[in-house]
Amino acid sequence: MAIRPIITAPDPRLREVSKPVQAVDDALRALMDDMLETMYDAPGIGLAAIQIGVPKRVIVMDLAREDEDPEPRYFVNPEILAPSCEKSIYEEGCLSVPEFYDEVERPAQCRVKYLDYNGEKQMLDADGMLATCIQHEMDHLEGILFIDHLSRLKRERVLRKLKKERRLAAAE
Ligand code: GNR
Ligand code: NI
Repeated sequence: MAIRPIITAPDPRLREVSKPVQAVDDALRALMDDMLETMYDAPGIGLAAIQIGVPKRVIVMDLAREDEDPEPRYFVNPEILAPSCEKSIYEEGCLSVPEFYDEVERPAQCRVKYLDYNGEKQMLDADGMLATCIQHEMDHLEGILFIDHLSRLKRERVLRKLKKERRLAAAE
């Protein structure tokens, strides 16, 4: 297993649409292991493969609290089937948009169809933080960031700040 660098906005790779996985094999499991280790190290509660520069439709997640046993989840080729009309609002953050948090409104519940770590078909009814996190990660697979759900003013302000930080870091 290895911790891989997480790419941050405005890196154009975060705008790529990720490709479906053809087979859940040992190479893909090695990628998922690296993703989970990278996510725990960050630390974060979810990670899409494109955040480490790999444009495949793969997500890892763990919503367990620190005082609970780890509960790693793996989603390969996930599809959202039934987003609810009911909405909920959570304060979101993103490892690819460091140090910025804001409220996003999304469907409160959704059903997800996916392949698990062993390539078995699974179906999950999600609500609460799990539903929000799955939708945040699904967005990454389409090249969408949570700041795209905010006003243009807020989004541009964040991107400008990240660009400036990058320029300063490069000048060091
Ligand atoms: O660590 C993360 N926390 C988080 C909080 C609220 C809603 C979504 C998330 S996902 C984020 C990790 C990340 O960037 N995943 O893509
Ligand atoms: Ni994110």
